[in-house]
Amino acid sequence: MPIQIVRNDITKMEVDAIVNAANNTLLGGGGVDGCIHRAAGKDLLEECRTLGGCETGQAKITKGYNLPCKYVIHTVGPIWHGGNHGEKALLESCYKSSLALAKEYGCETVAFPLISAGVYRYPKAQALQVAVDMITSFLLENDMLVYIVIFDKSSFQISEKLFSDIASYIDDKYVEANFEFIHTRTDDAGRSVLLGETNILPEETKTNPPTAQCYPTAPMPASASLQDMVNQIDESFSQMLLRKIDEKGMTDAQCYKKANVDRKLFSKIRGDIHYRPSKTTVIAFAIALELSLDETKDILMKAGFALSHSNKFDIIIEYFISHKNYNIFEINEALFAFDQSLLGA
Ligand code: AR6
Repeated sequence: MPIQIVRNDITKMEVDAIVNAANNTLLGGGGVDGCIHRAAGKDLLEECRTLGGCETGQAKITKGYNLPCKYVIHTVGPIWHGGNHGEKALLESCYKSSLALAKEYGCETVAFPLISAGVYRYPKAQALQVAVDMITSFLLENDMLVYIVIFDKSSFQISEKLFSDIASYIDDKYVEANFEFIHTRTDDAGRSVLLGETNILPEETKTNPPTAQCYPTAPMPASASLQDMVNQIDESFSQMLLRKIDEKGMTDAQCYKKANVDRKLFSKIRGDIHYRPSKTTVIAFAIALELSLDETKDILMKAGFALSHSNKFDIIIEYFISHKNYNIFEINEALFAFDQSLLGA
């Protein structure tokens, strides 16, 4: 996945380069700058002294010293003065200059903190939007794996309205799913038992909800041999994906980039009609192709998966698809807000 949002301490990231949210002197400070200098050791400061500072919106590169990365790219974000003082353009320029340096030094993996979103007071949601937009447009032309590293959960917040809409959607769907389950539960003697409370369901059942089964589309006559049945094998996930890409008039690259799926992974899927992708990969393609809910269920089934109402992750995906919101980053923000794993993470 070329862009990933992860929650971590950036000094722990094992990547080619991490980006530092520095100040014009490049001589260290608080926040992420302080963490990076502490973890890298005093040689980093020695090298920084030779650089002659850095303009706001520009970037300079040093070695990583004791950090697990090869390089540190130091960029200086704008201080937020209300938004009418060119802050956005300067912040965009931080990402552009840092990515250009990373490319010049042959970096394949880079990790950014949310530049300006701490001491410099740039509103976190807007800072995140600039980061996502700039990295996404860079990745349309370049191959690199870029992480946005979020330190505190509040940096990654969806609006209260969206949060409460999704929360009530989850509540509704959970109720539906659990009622269905209550009705179908049987006791040891095979009798139907009406259960009053969902929390008496076995733990294992809650964590591994039943998923839909896959059947061939047309029923087979009872006399059909195993060979007949195997010969009737349905269109595979890979075949369906390639067909949908054509039907939507997209190129392969448009599709896998929009899905935030790595080119190498896409080549594997293209080259092997029986390729078994992960569930999040299938969903990422469904979002990129803007498939309807039924089509999404269909393509998931091709890969042996289903959307379950006993699973928050699935309900959030269903919420976005049924609201025709196919913005993968907004979906990830919502997944993050509900403590679910992210698409592509
Ligand atoms: N890993 C990842 N993110 C972090 C970490 C960490 N270890 N520590 C903080 N953050 P800030 P700025 C997040 O203040 O706003 C310094 O003094 C933090 O939660 O570090 O660009 C410099 O010398 C926030 O979301 O940078 C400058 O004077 C984001 O990193 C000034 O601060 C950026 O917060 C730069 O301010």
